[in-house]
Amino acid sequence: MRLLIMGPPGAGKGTQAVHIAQRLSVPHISTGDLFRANLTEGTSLGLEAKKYMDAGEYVPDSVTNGMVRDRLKQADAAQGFLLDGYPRTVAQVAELDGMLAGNNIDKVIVLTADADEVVTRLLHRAEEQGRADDTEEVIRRRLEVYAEQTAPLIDLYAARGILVEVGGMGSVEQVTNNIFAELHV
Ligand code: B4P
Repeated sequence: MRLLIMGPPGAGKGTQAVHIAQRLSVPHISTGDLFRANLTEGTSLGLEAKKYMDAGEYVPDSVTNGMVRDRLKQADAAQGFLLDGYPRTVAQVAELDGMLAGNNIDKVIVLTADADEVVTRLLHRAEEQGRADDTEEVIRRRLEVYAEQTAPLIDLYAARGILVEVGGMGSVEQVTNNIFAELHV
């Protein structure tokens, strides 16, 4: 299966993606995790991405698209994958379509959650993990960027008939169950 998971920051994408990928035996490919891994390794890509991530802005397509293209060429992604956090813009959708060359996405999972709840979750994560982009000011900016640049993808994928919208407000386990009930797998 070729799946995407989307949703505002803090809706639970990364959290749910781990469970979905494990159950379906597909690789979990998170652009946020790839950027953070590059940063930990001190690569030039990681250092470039950090400038944008710390401000709550999207990393430029010139950096992001090539990174995803390289990852999808790896053998483990040949039979399926769960992409988490990509595409995030209409231009990235077109790039991804090109990369897939007709092996289209089967389903796009969109997690929904209230703004107040996501801010609470991310501030809690800040206490536990100290991520530089989990300050209240940056979280609010990330929510704005999501509304401006990523929310339009919901209509785009709905028009393709592959959108699955799932409420992200219960416990992690409840949300996982809701996702599988909607995916019918
Ligand atoms: P991401 O790593 O994708 O960050 P995120 O939006 O915060 O989501 P994440 O998946 O980590 O968190 P989740 O909601 O699961 O991106 C980071 C940055 O990278 C972006 O801002 C951007 O700069 C850059 N970037 C990434 N992809 C890009 C692209 N394609 N183009 C350009 N730039 C890109 O979890 C949040 C918290 O909620 C966790 O602490 C979790 O424990 C908690 N939680 C989850 N579910 C819960 C539940 N049901 N109940 C209570 N808490 C819950």
